[in-house]
Amino acid sequence: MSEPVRIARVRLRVLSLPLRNSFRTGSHAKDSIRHILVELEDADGVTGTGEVASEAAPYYGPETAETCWEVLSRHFVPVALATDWTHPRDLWDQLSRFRGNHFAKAGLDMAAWDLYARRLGLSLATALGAQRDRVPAGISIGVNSDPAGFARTLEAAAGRGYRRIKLKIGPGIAHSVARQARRIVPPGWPELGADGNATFHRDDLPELLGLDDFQLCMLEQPFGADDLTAHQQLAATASTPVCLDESLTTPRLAELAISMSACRQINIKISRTGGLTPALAMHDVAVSAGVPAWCGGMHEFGVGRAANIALAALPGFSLTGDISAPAERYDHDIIAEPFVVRDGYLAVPAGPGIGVTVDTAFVSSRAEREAEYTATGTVKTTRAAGNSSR
Ligand code: OSB
Ligand code: MG
Repeated sequence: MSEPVRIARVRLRVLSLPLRNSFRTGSHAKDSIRHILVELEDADGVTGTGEVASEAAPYYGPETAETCWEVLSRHFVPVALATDWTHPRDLWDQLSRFRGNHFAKAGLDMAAWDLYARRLGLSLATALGAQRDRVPAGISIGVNSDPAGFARTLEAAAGRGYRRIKLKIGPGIAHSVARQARRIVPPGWPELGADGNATFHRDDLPELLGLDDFQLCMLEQPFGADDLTAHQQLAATASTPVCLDESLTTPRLAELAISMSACRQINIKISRTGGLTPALAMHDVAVSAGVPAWCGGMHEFGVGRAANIALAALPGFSLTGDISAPAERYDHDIIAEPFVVRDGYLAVPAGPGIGVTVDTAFVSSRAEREAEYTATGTVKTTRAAGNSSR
């Protein structure tokens, strides 16, 4: 694309969707998911949509929907409206003057990639350099203190063809969770993995090493985000492959963790890294180091899921990631074309951009707050009547 793009209009909408079942990790529980949709429109009327997939409270990372709204509207949107760019990376470079706030950056960057691919008439996957037409489906399962309910969830996931099931674990419950799961899913297929979500301490090393008995395909981020050393120690002794999530906020940190042998595989998330642009760079780090990667998620609605699937179609994603159909979590998604798991795979959308259509009527009906920004400074903010949440 030679013609530079200039964004003429930006729309932000924040909306919550109730989860079909409450989701508990080693650190917290949630009943609904609140994400921001970022819509960019260029001078030719071409649009792109991205999703800010931060959590409601700063458990996973420091950002929330409120911090993202604030940083987007006050800092990032004005830059987006003032920058001419030919490739999404040019816009990301402008945003990189601002530190951190990766989830907020990711929503904007994803929208820029969608718009960029649509202008070229390419699918997002193709624009990213991907060639696969389907990706293996995997599902992440929350902590469930009711053994019968846990068993039913696992059986259902295996029955729907998921190729990998990820269990949430925490200190003190890791072995009982793995043991219960192994009774239902014997070693083989689907694969079983475990995610500690940074809730373990260095003293818990014996409990983590004991997980080797369960033949898990990976053990994800048991220790704190900054504790590469503890992961290095674990990886040196455990037979279960150690994977990093929360620690890998930038491609350079992935390089460092790999050079320290702190992990044998990496989880790449669009939100955590700050967008498709840095996620692509982290993918390239993994490929050049020969470390297998998989695509992680943040319970995205259909827009974010479509971007995850496009990214996961790249060759470095050689492992099954956390890519499940949004219908697993939500009764009503925000896109018109539902994703379905077929024979353990999800099809990579082939249409222009993210390849899905936002159900704007549904989104508007659910929006708690909407704002519109233009280069001339017009700002329209509306808040759903009778809605007290910010
Ligand atoms: O640690 O991978 C994680 C969801 C929210 C926050 C953190 C994580 C997760 C998941 C779910 O495990 C992955 C998904 O289905 O999107
Ligand atoms: Mg994780």
